[in-house]
This record gives sequence, structure tokens and C-alpha cells, in this order.
Amino acid sequence: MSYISQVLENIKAKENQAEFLQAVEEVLSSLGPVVEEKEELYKKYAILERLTEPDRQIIFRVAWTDDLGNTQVNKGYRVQFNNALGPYKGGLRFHPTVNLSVMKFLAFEQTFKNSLTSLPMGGAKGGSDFDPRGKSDGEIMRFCQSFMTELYRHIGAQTDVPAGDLGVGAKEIGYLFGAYKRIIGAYENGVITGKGLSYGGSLIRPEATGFGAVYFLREIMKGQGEEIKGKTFILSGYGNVTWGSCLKINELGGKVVTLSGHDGFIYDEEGVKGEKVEFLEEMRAKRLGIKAYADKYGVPFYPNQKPWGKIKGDVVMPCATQNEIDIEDAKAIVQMGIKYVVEVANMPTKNDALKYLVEKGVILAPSKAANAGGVAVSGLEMSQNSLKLAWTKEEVDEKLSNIMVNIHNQILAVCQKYNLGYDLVRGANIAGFEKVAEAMIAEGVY
Ligand code: 2IT
Repeated sequence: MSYISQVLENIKAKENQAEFLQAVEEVLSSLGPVVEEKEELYKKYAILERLTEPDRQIIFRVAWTDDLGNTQVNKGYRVQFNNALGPYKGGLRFHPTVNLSVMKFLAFEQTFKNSLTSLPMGGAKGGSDFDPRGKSDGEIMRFCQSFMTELYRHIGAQTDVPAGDLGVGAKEIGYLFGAYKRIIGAYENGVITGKGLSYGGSLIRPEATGFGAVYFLREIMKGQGEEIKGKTFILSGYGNVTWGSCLKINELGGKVVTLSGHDGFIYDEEGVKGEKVEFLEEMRAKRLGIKAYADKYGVPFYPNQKPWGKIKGDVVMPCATQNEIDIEDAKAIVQMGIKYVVEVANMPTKNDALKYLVEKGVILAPSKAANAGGVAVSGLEMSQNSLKLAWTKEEVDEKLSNIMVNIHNQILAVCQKYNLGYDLVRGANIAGFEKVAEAMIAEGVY
């Protein structure tokens, strides 16, 4: 049995965490060419075994007082997966679907994504099963303060640097940073990213994930002799990542015709543009469903459905959450003649669907490359905090664009070296993996 299969079998025998296993299987099964080449070395240092076991997993109780004076209890998590390349780095997710499996898959993916950015960041993820929807401002603040009362001892600008993810935006980051500052009694704003501009945040950080994904697609399209201009985009979600993608797609002359929420999707034939994109921010702040968009702009609303395969277009961009695209969706996407799928959410495609899309010749930009712009600008926020200065919008945007081009170039180099054709999925996994493995070997066994 090959080293990869051996490690996979072992993990499957020991773990039953569906999302984590899915992510591990997806990455490991694409490492064949590089692992064959260096099998002896990787085996000697147990690279695959060590890369699939987090450095540590912290689980804690978060008790807080609701507006009625009752005590509520949630679970808090921080999975510090790997710090071979730099301090642990990755977002916090507040969502009822959060569990250890979800945290582990996200932290695992983050390790390779952060490696692709070429900035010095290891991989981590954290969060809580706390549901911000329907909570008052006071409840959210008290929850964040309680959460930080435990988290603070595990993080620091040189050790572990959280940020936002689903359910954690600028407001929550502000409360979390305020609580951290009060506990440690010092102004160390490099401890968290996604901060507001007035206390050490970076310009372009809110837009970064969406901008980065579109810059990455622009690179892909260049190779195909195509451009964003004139293309029709099928998006899901309506949160931060969808918003940033809409802004950049519009700027470059594309048209976004679908958005979705937990309640269904909308079809806007005219395109989501102008003040409609601003309305997404309001919808997000109020945590409305996507029906609010249909009600306000009088466009068709499809309750409890996903947009995949229902609407014609050139590019599909899942921007909401994991496993949004299953095998039936993948078949519908192929049937519709979609040429590009850009994963902007983390692991939005199930493994069988991913395989099917690639086999059918769809150009698939995997999330760990396509959505790396978010954490890349977090890395740039850390640089600015260390330097104690702030770069202009243009400076940050240019660095972001260069990072996305560089990720595409790294993937191309790997595809060429290992004769993979133009396989962005395997290319991204191998490129992300090689750097982490090299650093782990250099740093010795622990
Ligand atoms: O999934 C992600 O890359 C993020 N949620 C951003 C992480 C970060 O540290 O900015």
C-alpha cells in the first residue's frame, strides 16, 4: 500500500469527523507525484501523519448573560494546526453548525492556504456554535467578552492571530480586541486582524477575499485568452465574500445575476450593481435572508433552492459555506455549459462533485488558492501593525493583486514540474504542501 493510502486508512480508522476527513482525503489524494518523489524522506519524518494531527485543539466553555438576565452556555474552540511557517493564523466562525470537525477541516485547509500566500503564517481556526442571528448588540458584546476571557491565554501577535469568518465581522472583532486589551493591559493590536481602520485595521481587508478571488480568476482567464468583461456570474451567499466579489466583478465589467441565503436564491437579470451591492451590507448587518433583496428590488425569489444549474452563465462562484455543491449540482453545472467554478467559500464542493467537475473539463479554482486574498491582507495588516504605520488603499490592493498572481504562478510551476496539465486543484495542494513539509523537516521532529 502506498504511504498516502496507509496514512489515509489510519486516519479513517481513528476519526469519524466527516468534514475533517473530507478535507484530508482531498489534499492527500492529490499529493501522489511529490510524495512518490520524496517518499523515504517524508516517511522518515512522518510528515503526512504529523500534518494531519493538529498541534493542539482547545475547547472551552463560554457562558454569557442574555438580555433577560439568563445564563447561556456555548462551546468555544481554537484549533492550532501547524506553525511551521509562522504564528498560527486563521479566522473565528460563530455559527450553529460549528463543531470540532468543522474547526479541524478549516484549520487544516488554512495551513496550505496560508503557505500559498508566501507570507509567514501558520494555520489555525476557531469559533463557537453561538448563533449571532437574532441576538442584540449587548448580547453579542457580552458573548465576545466571555469568549476572549478564555481565548486570550492562547493567542498573541507572535503566537496565534485570529480574525473573522462567518458571523464574525468588524463589530465582533472590535469587541474581541477590546476585551483582549483590557485583560492583558497593553495595546497589542497585532493580536487580531480584520480590525476597524481607527484602531489598526487595513484598508481593503473587508474587500480582500472577493477582490483576491476575482484577481485569481483574471489570471486564469488570461491563460484562456478571455477576460472578466462581458461574463455572467452565478454567485451564492450575500455576506462579506459575496459583497467583495460583486464589487470587483462589476468594476471589471462582469455581471452578477444570482445571490443566495439560508432561505433560497434570487435572480437579478439586470445585475447586482450600484446601490444594490451596498444593500448587501445592510442585509448582512441586520442578518436578513435573501428574500429581503427580492422584496426590495422586485426580482424573482426561489425559496429553499440553490442557484446551481438553474441559471445560465459563464462562471459559478460559491461564496457561502462548505459543501454547497454536491454531485447533482455538479452535473447541473456541467449540463449548463459553465466553464469556470471559483471556490470562494472554504471547501464549498464535495469531493465527488469536485472530481466530476475537473473530469468534465470545468476549470476549477480551489478555495485554498482562490480565497487566499482574505488572509493575505490579514498578513499585510499584521505587517502594518508591526511597522506601526498604515499603507494606502492602492498600496494594499497592489500587494494583494501581486500575491494572487504569485499563487497562480506557483501552481503553474508545480503543474509543469509534475506534468499535471492545468490542474489547479492538485497544483494548489502540492504547492501549499511542499513549503510546509520543507519547513517541518528543517525544524526537526516534535
Ligand atoms: O478562511 C479564511 O481564510 C478566513 N476566514 C480569513 C482568515 C484570516 O486570518 O484573515
